[in-house]
Amino acid sequence: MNSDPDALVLQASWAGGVRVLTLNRPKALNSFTRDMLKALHVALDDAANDPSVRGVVIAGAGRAFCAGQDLSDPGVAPDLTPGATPKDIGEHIMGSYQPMLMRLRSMPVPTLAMVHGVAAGAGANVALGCDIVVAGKSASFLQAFTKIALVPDCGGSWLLPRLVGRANALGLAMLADKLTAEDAQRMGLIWLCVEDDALLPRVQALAQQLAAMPTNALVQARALIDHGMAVDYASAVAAEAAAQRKLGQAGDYREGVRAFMEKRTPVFKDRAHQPPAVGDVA
Ligand code: T3D
Repeated sequence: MNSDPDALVLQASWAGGVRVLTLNRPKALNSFTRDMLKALHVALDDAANDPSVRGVVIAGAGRAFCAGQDLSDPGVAPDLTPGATPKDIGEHIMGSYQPMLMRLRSMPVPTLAMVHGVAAGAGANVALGCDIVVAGKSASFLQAFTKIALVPDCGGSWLLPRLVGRANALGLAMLADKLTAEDAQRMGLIWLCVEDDALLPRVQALAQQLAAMPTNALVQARALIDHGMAVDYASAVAAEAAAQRKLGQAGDYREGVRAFMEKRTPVFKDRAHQPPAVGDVA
């Protein structure tokens, strides 16, 4: 575990196999630099490759979750001198954000975002890219991109309409207003908004609940729901059948049914090491 206070991503463990990754540049509201994106990617990889990890929580240090791209990162921020050659932001996104985002969306364990303070730009969409998002009442979500004449990235154009529908997605993306955590929950953008002082214990309890559940089934549910948004009904039913076929041959299914019959709490153990494709839970 990484307890170096200067680390860009702090790592800690909670009981039950939960890995906590804390974005750690509080003076700049944990805004993303290239190095921090790399550190987050490496930390996610470590968690994915550690068989004892059964859930991942992403959090922010200090007073915010994350303010998105660090707009002063010299490698990325625009050179404001007249006539300067513009930097290639697309290259930065594909080189630094995209690999981390693909890792996040294909984690072999459930992911949670614990949001306090503001989650803006890329910070908002990294949070929304987690399976379950829980926010404190004073948290807010901000699609800050159009304020600096950019468009939602980090999967925002994909996530937002799926989470809240086209009308709300366009309202959030175009107006770039701060959305309170309560409104975010009402809109269906996040799973849960809780009192600020309940945020940590609630996330801890949820993460530990998920970590004790059948990991492969949880991750396969994510894959199926994402897949189901893009295919017709018959294809979704067929993909579910393929997933059930494999899950039905696994030890966790037998344990779940046996525990039900014996009226006891199941002890689930299966956990894939590779990100499963739809219907692939080996
Ligand atoms: O490469 C690319 O550009 C492409 C990728 C794009 C992805 C993106 O994420 S684009 C969107 C980038 N993010 C933003 O535009 C948000 C900018 N920040 C804000 O709008 C506000 O800071 C917040 C609404 C997030 C919070 O406001 P507030 O009033 O609570 O705090 P503050 O005073 O504005 O910020 C506190 C400090 O953090 C301040 O530094 P200082 O003055 O104390 O030394 C501020 O400059 C710094 N900070 C906040 N956000 C960023 C930042 N520094 C660098 N980059 C930031 N994004």
